[in-house]
Amino acid sequence: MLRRIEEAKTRAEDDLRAVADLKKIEAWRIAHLGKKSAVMEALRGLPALSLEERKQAGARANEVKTLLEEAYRQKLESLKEAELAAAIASESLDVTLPGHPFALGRLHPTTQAVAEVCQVFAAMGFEVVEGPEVESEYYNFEALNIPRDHPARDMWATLWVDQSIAQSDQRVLLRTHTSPMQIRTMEERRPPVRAVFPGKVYRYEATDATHEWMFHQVEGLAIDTGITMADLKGTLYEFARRLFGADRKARFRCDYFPFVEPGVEMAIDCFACKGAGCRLCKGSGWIEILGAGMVHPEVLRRMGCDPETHSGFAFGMGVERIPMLRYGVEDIRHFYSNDFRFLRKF
Ligand code: FA5
Repeated sequence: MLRRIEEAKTRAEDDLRAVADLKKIEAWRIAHLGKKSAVMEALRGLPALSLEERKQAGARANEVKTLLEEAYRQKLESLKEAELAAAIASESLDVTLPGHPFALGRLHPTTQAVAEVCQVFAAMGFEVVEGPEVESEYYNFEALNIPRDHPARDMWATLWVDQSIAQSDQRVLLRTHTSPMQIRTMEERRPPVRAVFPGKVYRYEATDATHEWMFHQVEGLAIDTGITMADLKGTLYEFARRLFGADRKARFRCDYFPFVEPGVEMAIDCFACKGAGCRLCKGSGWIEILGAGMVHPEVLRRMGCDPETHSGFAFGMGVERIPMLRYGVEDIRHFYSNDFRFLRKF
């Protein structure tokens, strides 16, 4: 019996030396320390021995069992340590390597221009107010002195909203300009009022280098007693000086809008040809950026103001034309064609 116990010990120790991973050590434990192992069988065979043999064999079998259990524990620990070290080595992170660059987003050039225009006017004491892009016929046309069938409606090729989804008795449209905000604002405020209204506008229009079907406007309105054309020109010259610099030229010419009297347009000298005349400015040397004028007495009345005591000016500018003039963008359609090579420049 003692010989069998020693043989079992030697075999178990040899096998343990050959074990190289955690899966195999479990098989070793079952084979050499499990119920059917040689040591356990020797222990089970003890009752059949004589008293003297039983004492010796029992003591040795227990000793061997304890030795093998300790050897198993040590091997298990060293295998676990080796596995952890291997995992750490294979997953190691070199913190000195350069990181992956994160592409930073930025504001769209039009968003930047809207913000800049609003800042210039805010610094001159104008508040900034926003309004709806889906508008009623009343605010977009009628309240602005453009009744149905008035020929001036042709100035704004209109995108109408299908009446079946409009949920309104009024005819509904995508606003063709930001001027409806003049009326909406005066319904809620009393003079003196100075406000600018930025936002998107839509026109059913063939596009070209300076015309888009969706673009942005910033409308402006000042109503008080004693406001004159000189206030309008002074405000807009100051705006042009702050945005384009003192060396750029600005020009006013007469224009017609049913909601102002008199009406003007303001243009800045063309960046491409410096005023000589080119394809972009259609040979004129100037690029129109806004329409403006003194608020028409009829519109003042709609606003609840007496034209005898109150007066005011209004203007509406095309925002995309501002970065075009400042950075030499030759086609307005670049702004909304989503070409990152263009958008990243701003
Ligand atoms: C108007 O929209 C008037 N509501 C402006 C106004 C307001 C006049 C207050 C008087 C008092 P107009 O259609 O001209 O006017 O447009 C104003 C500006 O928007 C133009 O000067 C131009 O800079 C810009 N603009 C007009 N059409 C387009 C277009 N299709 N694409 C890009 N910009 C345009």
